[in-house]
Amino acid sequence: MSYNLNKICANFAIDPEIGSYGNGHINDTFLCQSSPNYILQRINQKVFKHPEDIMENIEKVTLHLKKKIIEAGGDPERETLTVIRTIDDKNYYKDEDGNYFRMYKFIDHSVSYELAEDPIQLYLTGKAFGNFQNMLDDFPADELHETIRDFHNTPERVNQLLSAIDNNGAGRLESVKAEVEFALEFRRYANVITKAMVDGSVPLRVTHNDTKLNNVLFDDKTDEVVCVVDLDTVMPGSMLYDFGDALRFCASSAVEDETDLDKVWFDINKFERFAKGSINEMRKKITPKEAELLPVSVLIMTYECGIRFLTDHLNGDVYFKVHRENHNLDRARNQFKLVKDIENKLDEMGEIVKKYL
Ligand code: ADP
Ligand code: GN1
Ligand code: MG
Repeated sequence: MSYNLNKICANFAIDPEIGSYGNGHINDTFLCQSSPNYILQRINQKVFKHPEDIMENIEKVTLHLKKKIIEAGGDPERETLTVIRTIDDKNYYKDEDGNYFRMYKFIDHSVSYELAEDPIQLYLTGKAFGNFQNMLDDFPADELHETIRDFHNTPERVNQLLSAIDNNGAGRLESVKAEVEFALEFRRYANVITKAMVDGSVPLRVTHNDTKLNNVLFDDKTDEVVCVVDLDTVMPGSMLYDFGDALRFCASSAVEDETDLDKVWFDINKFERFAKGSINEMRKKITPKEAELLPVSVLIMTYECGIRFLTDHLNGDVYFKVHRENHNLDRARNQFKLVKDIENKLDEMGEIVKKYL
């Protein structure tokens, strides 16, 4: 699909050079080079049915974060996103075809990574997501729209996989029997977090819900964390979602779509570095049940992501961006390899968590 990007930018009173940017799986992201630079995004409406709600959430959340950043003596223009309004004073632009676009200030001199390699970087990422959540501790959760229903409801994700198996929409079921079998075997873990949320031992908090390493920006000179981006899924959730999802990505030995599975394992040293940073930030608020479930949350979030990739492969790649044949299947196999390895390391992970609590 092509868009009249220059016309869209004109609606934000910007006349830049425009090019694709980043490695996100969901939105179309463009770097707008002018002085200063901006980030333009087309919001993926297959994923986000109500773009207005997302933008309302993001404006409220970033305003709240800016206050906290100023109180802490930080730079509110650099340490969180800044939404640019249109010439009609709206926080999005809707084109003639009904596509929604938004504009952010570009965070200059920043980079994001697809693989965590430096131990300090892991510690800083754990700290950054912990701090992000702390800053939202007093945000009124009932003011947030739920941008994707049941986003981390793992049993519901299993149901979505079961429907995809039934429908076999892309005719691929026969070729993924082994992966389906694995997914069904490990569903025994699916309800562990949701059950603890129902009885209140794991409290509902305002969480990020998409704590991938490439949603953190680092300073390209100092390697300090600059800010956490990709705020589309900030909504009520569990700290276990953010902890588990971050480690699924950060503590892997390889990138998320590595196809040589001999290169894919769960790196306990990476886990320890991240856990230290994260638990240091959140120690005061972690409940006993949350502490108990921190290790298994990594398994559950990795499993959940794996079955989401498998579901999308069965459905014909309608959700995540794919860049090659069987890309979602490769991602699912990669996540399942990690799940197996994490299961073997749960006790060791528990000891590490205890050490830092
Ligand atoms: P998606 O939802 O598709 O993952 P993101 O919002 O995460 O989209 O953006 C994609 C990538 O663009 C991010 O991983 C990050 O590297 C980069 N990015 C996003 N917003 C900014 C920004 N304001 N300044 C600099 N880089 C950004
Ligand atoms: C998507 O948008 P991005 O690339 O940061 C997805 C996450 C998945 C992740 C897997 C809104 O994250 O939930 O864990 O891909 N985001 C959405 O890489 O579905
Ligand atoms: Mg992203």
